[in-house]
Amino acid sequence: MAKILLRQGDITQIKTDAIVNAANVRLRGGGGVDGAIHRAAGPELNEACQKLGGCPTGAAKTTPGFNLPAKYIIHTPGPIWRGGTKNEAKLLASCYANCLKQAAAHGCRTIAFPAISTGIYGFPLEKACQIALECVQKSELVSEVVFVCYDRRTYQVYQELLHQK
Ligand code: AR6
Repeated sequence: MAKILLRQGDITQIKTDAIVNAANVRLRGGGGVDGAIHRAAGPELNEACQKLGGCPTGAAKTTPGFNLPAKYIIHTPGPIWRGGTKNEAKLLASCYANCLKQAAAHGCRTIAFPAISTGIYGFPLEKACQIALECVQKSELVSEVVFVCYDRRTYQVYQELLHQK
């Protein structure tokens, strides 16, 4: 079972083996956490992303971390929330599962996740955090998972869910 940690702050500063990027399917740097990661990692990240040929929703692809303290960036496009009837929950779960697989395949023991899909993509926060926790709690693929919460509300939702367990 992976150890679960909660942090408030900016994921670009986190020194885990891998950090996860809430990307888009074209892997072209956008806004939100994606924009922050691209700015902090430097222009080489965009070049590396363009060689990957995009990434389907729910899948994950890895690049080096370039100027970041993390060794790797695992890019995963989360689902856009469309009311809950378009397989959004399953797709979000597969983002977490595939990121953990990518981390293990690259020899990473520690990984940090942002709250995928809960910003620009509009996934309801409580539901998204619940899915994230369920996916990582049963995993044996890494030893430590850090949920990096940019805003206070996300931190509180995770905290409440962790205390309920
Ligand atoms: N560190 C950690 N979390 C952050 C940071 C940061 N530096 N900045 C924002 N967040 P979002 P999405 C939080 O919108 O909903 C991009 O344009 C943010 O507060 O970044 O998956 C992509 O290219 C929220 O809790 O990602 C896609 O087009 C969480 O990260 C699209 O946005 C996710 O918010 C993806 O949308």
